[in-house]
Amino acid sequence: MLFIILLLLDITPMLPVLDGVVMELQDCALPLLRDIIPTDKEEVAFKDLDAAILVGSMPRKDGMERKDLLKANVAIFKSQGAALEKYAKKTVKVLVVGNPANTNCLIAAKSAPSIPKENFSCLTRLDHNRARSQVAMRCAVPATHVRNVIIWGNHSSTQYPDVHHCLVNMSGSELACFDAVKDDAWLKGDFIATVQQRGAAVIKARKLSSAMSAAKAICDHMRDIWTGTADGEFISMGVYSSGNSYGVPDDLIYSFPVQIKDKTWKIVEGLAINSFSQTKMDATAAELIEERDTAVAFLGV
Ligand SMILES: NC(=O)c1ccc[n+]([C@@H]2O[C@H](COP(=O)([O-])OP(=O)(O)OC[C@H]3O[C@@H](n4cnc5c(N)ncnc54)[C@H](O)[C@@H]3O)[C@@H](O)[C@H]2O)c1
Ligand SMILES: *[C@@H]1O[C@H](CO)[C@@H](O)[C@H](O)[C@H]1NC(C)=O
Ligand SMILES: *[C@@H]1O[C@H](CO)[C@@H](O)[C@H](O)[C@H]1NC(C)=O
Ligand SMILES: CC(=O)N[C@H]1CO[C@H](CO)[C@@H](O)[C@@H]1O
Repeated sequence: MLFIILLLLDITPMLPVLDGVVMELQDCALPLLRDIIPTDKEEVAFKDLDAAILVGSMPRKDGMERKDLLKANVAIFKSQGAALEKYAKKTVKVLVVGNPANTNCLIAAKSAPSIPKENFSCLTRLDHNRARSQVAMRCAVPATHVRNVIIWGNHSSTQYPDVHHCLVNMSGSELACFDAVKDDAWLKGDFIATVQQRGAAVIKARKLSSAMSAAKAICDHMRDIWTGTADGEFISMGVYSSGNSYGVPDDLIYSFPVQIKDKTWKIVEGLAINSFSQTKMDATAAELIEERDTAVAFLGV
């Protein structure tokens, strides 16, 4: 029987706020939720975990240098990685959401050497869902009729939302996305820019970052790890690159198309990549390499 006990970690000054979150969760009358434990102690929050969702990171404050922000996040994810190493089950599945999600995920994985790197992933499912939905709206079909969009790379404006392998079910049969949309200029231009900049657009409109859509994407991501992906369908997640797929260098957390079975993901290999795609995939990798090297230098200090 699958059920959920939530351990909620926040910093001490936020504990009264966390009590409000606990009340809201109770009020959802969720069928699988058995218990909720709010805490400000890592040894409580990370004890015997099966799944960890790392959301808390340092937000950018006015006037803060990018380097200082990265340094603060390295400290947080080093500490949480070490806590996973010390207290969690070795089979724990770790999903990093807090930005910069890819690099934070890499730092957490490096700080938990006895947990397999494959058990760490970062969230690009929100970008994946955004891409899927943009195509669906354009074709006037439900989002469930669009499959196999891909998000490559960093969860940032250099990510590459790729529809070259995407299929759209329109009027009873599945078409290649380019044939369904019939507007290559849009797919190679505004579509990509809209998905890349969607996070900023939501913040501009709401004055707050994506909350509901991010929560939905987190649920999609964890559910797929637990129950697997549907036959013939792939999803996007940031996973550890061992240097063997699509020319992406090793030792990066990079978003790839994956399929999941028996709680194990595999990168979908052998997809044809044209030069338009390859250039964009390389650019987002270059960004991640630079960020990794700066972050890893902070790990030692
Ligand atoms: N990858 C994605 O698709 C995606 C989507 C949405 C948000 N995000 C990122 O997720 C993060 C959280 O977003 P949010 O809107 O929920 O922010 P938020 O500020 O509402 O929540 C963050 C929480 O983390 C807590 N926190 C800070 N440092 C902590 C620490 N060391 N230990 C434990 N808790 C700590 C804060 O007190 C706060 O309650 C941000 O970095 C955001 O950019 C990523
Ligand atoms: C990678 O993406 C994250 C999340 O948006 C962002 O904070 C970070 O700056 C990006 N990395 C680089 C080197 O631009
Ligand atoms: C496409 O959608 C129709 C319903 O509109 C459904 O009957 C059919 O099975 C779908 N085809 C595929 C390949 O998913
Ligand atoms: C998602 C994933 O790759 N999970 C792996 C985590 O590590 C265990 C071994 O400890 C593997 O069995 C899982 O497949």
